[in-house]
Amino acid sequence: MDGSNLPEVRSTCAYCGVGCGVLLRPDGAGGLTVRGDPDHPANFGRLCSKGTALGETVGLGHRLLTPRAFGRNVGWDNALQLVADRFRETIAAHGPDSVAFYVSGQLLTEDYYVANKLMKGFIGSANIDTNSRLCMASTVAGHKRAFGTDTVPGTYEDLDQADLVVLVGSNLAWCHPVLYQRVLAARQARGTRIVVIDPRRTASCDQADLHLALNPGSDVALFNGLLTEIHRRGAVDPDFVRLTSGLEAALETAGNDQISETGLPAEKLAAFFDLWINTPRVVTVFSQGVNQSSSGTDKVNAILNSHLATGRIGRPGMGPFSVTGQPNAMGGREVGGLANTLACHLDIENADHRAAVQAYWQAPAIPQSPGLKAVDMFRAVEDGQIKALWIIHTNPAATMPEADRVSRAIAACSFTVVSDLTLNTDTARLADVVLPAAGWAEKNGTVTNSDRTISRQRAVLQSPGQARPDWDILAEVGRRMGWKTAFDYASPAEIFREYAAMSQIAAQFGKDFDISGFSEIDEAGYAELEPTRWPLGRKGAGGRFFGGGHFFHSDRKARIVPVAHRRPAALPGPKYPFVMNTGRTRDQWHTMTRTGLSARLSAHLAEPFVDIHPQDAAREGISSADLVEVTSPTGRGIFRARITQDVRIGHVFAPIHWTAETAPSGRVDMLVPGTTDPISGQPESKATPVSISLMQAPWYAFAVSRNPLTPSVAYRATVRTDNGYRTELADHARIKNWEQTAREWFALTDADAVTAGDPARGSFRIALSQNGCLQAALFVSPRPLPLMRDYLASMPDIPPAQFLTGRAPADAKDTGPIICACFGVGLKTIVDAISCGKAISVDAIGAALSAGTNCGSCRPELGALIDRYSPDAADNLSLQLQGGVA
Ligand SMILES: Nc1nc2c(c(=O)[nH]1)N[C@H]1C(S)=C(S)[C@@H](COP(=O)(O)OP(=O)(O)OC[C@H]3O[C@@H](n4cnc5c(=O)[nH]c(N)nc54)[C@H](O)[C@@H]3O)O[C@H]1N2
Ligand SMILES: Nc1nc2c(c(=O)[nH]1)N[C@H]1C(S)=C(S)[C@@H](COP(=O)(O)OP(=O)(O)OC[C@H]3O[C@@H](n4cnc5c(=O)[nH]c(N)nc54)[C@H](O)[C@@H]3O)O[C@H]1N2
Ligand code: SF4
Ligand SMILES: [Mo]
Repeated sequence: MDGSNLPEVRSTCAYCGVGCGVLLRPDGAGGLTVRGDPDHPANFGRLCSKGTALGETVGLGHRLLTPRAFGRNVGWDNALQLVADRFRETIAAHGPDSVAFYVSGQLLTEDYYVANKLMKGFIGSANIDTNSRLCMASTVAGHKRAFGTDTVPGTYEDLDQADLVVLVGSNLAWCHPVLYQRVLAARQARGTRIVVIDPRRTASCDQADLHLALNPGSDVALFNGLLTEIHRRGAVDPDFVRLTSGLEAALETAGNDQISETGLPAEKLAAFFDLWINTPRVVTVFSQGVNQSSSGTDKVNAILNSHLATGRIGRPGMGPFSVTGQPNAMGGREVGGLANTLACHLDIENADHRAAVQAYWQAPAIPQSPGLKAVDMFRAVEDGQIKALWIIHTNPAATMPEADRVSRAIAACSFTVVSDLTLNTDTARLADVVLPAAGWAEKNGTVTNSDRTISRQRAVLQSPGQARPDWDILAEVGRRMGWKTAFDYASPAEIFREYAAMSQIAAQFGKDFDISGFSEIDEAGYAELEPTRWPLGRKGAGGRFFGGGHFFHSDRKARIVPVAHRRPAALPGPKYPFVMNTGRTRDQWHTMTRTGLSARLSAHLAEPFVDIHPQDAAREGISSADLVEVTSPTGRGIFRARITQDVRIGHVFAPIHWTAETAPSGRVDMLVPGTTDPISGQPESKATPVSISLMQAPWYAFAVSRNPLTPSVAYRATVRTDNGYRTELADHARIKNWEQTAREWFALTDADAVTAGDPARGSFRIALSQNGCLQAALFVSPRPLPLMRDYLASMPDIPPAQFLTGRAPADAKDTGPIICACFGVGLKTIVDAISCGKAISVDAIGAALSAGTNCGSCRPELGALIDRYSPDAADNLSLQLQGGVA
């Protein structure tokens, strides 16, 4: 069927909390075309590289099609009955707190609502926590302490209207690219200044007026310095401060902090204080550099304090702005997905709230106190307190701190259920029961983005096999556990209606979360639901909160909370002299189960890497493209070295995206300890003391293949290419017969082989073909290999002997690693254009090659290329970007 006549359907991007609107057109053959929705208030048509490539990630090759139990395919009836029976039996024998759900900020609001209702109201335990504990928990706690509610005061328009945007622990250019584009547009239109506060130089620094590379974890000291300076310079807003309490105490505590803890030079501090204090329209955007810290909640309050003291909150172009990570991180907070909250911003610790929620649900139970937070939840799994666990839409075996310990706990748990799209995840592989969930393009529901805008996600594709939406699976288990009417939902609209009506209770208690305007919404209304920012219909408020006070503590005042700087819980010492920071890369989403399906997204940074400062590298004898062992008290990993001044001396940075599926030794969370913020329970993911050392291996190899290559060796990293896979390998064990080994690894025992190299000197190359068609090739060397990797990965149709030279023939172009993922433009193509004078600005590169003209995410890298250009700089940079040798 030709899909070109199928209508476009409005939906929301599957990835980050910006919540961009997308227009999806099914191609009638299971695929999709995707473009930005020009009418969506989050993006007005823009998309980043990940959103643009959504259509490349809806393939079915990896999907789980039937429920599985104990390693066998079973029907839904058996699977659901098994889950319901085992949970019921466990609760009967050991009480409701012997079971737990670990869910996700990527669930739809309707999924989340049902999970929360089942656990808190019907099972009667609060042991439901979410990966938002690793993500937003410190912000939730900080907001509640300051405002009496977990509410983001501002809106995206504030970014358009600000004169100063301060990014604290946020790599907005890569992690919220469409918001970053909005900030750049404001810079163009009104000269908005940008300050980045981040120990590391990131792509977000590219356009920044000021980059403060502070000591890790010293944000409280910095913002206490700002508060002190605000007071000293008479910039406190006395009228607004009357709507708050605590300023005096906060000033006193702040005055005792040492600004030197930030490690920042006086002139940079002065420049920051001047800018901040003299620019009323300031938005302070913050993200994981703030939240993921053992002082995360205090960092949040330190930021909020400066905005409260100056009254710069809830007014156009002003305010603290926590940007959410996952597409429904905000919806999950609203619907009460955390172990210490109830739905609709109601509190588990408030007896009246509990009673009202229980009555509304007509529930048999309601927990009297908060449940276990993520890190403690998995410790309770480990020590056998939790005996039945259901993990939905998240991959904790890879992304929880102490990932190996968490994996062992999951494996040892008496009964584990995982709901996922695929069996091929670190977590699903450990489960007793795996349930096939319907994916993003296959299910209906709502999500709330960073500025409280609720948008519809709409199903445009059929679910494959027996896959079912998460809400449906949860509701069915609820019914089978004996609560037939409470979970008798026929559609997500019905769930949304019940939830919206519930928010009336919250309004009665004076809570801000009110979407009761939707309590009567019918199927047609739900089908057509337009993006809507709550609070609904609050006239003149512009959707902002707190511009005129009206906080949600009992006295209606905000709290300016006294907070004192604390260093990270573990500091570098003789055994672990470096601080390891972790975070995201531009084109991958978390554990790559979806973005990893796209060859062009995978071409940006194709290996787990560790960024090391040149001086540290020199001292440790590490060169670019070497493999490096990184060790912490909880584990040891292997990463490709990138030598760069983007990180400071004594610091290293590694991305979070690699798993046992793609690079078993490149999993950063093996190394991260389970230390948490005492208030929020959020782990300290960005400051792990580690040691680093050169990995000395007798051989290194690069492979291209039609099928994935997964030998068990010390180092392996595999990504997709257009024609198959590319893999980097290294090991400590010598291999005697390389040809035989290659044939076994590739499962090509009978293929035709062409070989080259000098095995005696450790160099060996083999191309394996069938029917004249190249199936696989392996390049082995005693040193990291200088090859044209991107050219080879395209598996060009050239004679095997020529292929084995590792170089493109003179007339074929090696485009180099992909810089512009939208148009697939490679590094070398761009550098060629710069070198021949065709392109001397980012816009000129766009005009010549289209690079950077769609989502704009690569524009910082294009700028860097122009700065660094020289004919052989291409190879150096390629090396740094790609970890390999060009
Ligand atoms: N491409 C891409 N985008 C994503 C995601 C993805 O996987 N890939 N995931 C989404 C999700 S769930 C989230 S939560 C967001 C996260 O978005 P961000 O928080 O922007 O991303 P991170 O890379 O985790 O961390 C941000 C920065 O914090 C810095 N940092 C580390 N320690 C400190 C410190 O002590 N103080 C300060 N001020 N900064 C510090 C790091 O160097 C890093 O650059 O991204 C979302 N968007
Ligand atoms: N060291 C370190 N660790 C970190 C972080 C860090 O910065 N540093 N960041 C933390 C943060 S902020 C976050 S948000 C987490 C993210 O970590 P995770 O949530 O664990 O990572 P994802 O890869 O997003 O996992 C989502 C899973 O859901 C599956 N899935 C996709 N669609 C569906 C669906 O519709 N239904 C169901 N049931 N499953 C589906 C995917 O295949 C995948 O296995 O990582 C955290 N871990
Ligand atoms: S910024 Fe990119 S990943 Fe985030 S919602 Fe928009 S298109 Fe999706
Ligand atoms: Mo996140």
